[in-house]
Amino acid sequence: MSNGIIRFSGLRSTHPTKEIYKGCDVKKTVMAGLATGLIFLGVSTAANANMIVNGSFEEFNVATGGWAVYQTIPGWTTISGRGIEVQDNAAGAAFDGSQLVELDSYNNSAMQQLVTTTPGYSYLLSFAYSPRINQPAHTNWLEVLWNNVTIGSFTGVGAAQTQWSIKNYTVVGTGLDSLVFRAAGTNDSLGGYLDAVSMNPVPEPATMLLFGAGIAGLAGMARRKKG
Ligand SMILES: [Ca+2]
Ligand SMILES: [Ca+2]
Repeated sequence: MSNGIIRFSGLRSTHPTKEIYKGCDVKKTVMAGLATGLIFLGVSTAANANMIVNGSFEEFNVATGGWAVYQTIPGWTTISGRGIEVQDNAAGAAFDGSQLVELDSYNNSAMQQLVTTTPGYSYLLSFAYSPRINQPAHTNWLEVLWNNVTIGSFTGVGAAQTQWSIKNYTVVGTGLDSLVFRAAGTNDSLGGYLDAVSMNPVPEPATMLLFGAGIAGLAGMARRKKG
């Protein structure tokens, strides 16, 4: 219900709709409001597109059952160690798609992606982690860093299959930000897995306040029309 009201409000600001209000053609108004709402939904969906390039590591393509180590892959660059290992069902299944990244490639390595943000805005950073199958916890450590500060560190005992868990962090943008993942366990070419990295804006409290004001304003308008 509240969504319909927001759409209604948006319609009024972008179209000369006084005629509609005067005529009190409720059906026409609701239909127009719904149409506008669909446009708004489209915009909203676009705004929620993942800000991370190649967050699922499906590029470059690695043959099924194989693995390869790269200095760079689309979106990501090696900043320490010997490179980024991309696997396609080589030792366990991916969380999303068919490929995953392991950062203890030939040795403990770190990779970085620079993300363009709005200064002061909050973002939800999310990704999937799994211990490497059949490996002990001491070798599976993975760390995540935001602007060179470690914000997460985790490991686990590898089972016969990958065991993915989703990690969520709220980060604040400064304009151009450094997102780094690095292997941090025993340096032995076997380490934790990473997949499905995504980042999206967190709705601002100010935006929610505006929505609330719009709803209150429309409620007042409806009362006036009745009277
Ligand atoms: Ca993937
Ligand atoms: Ca390791």
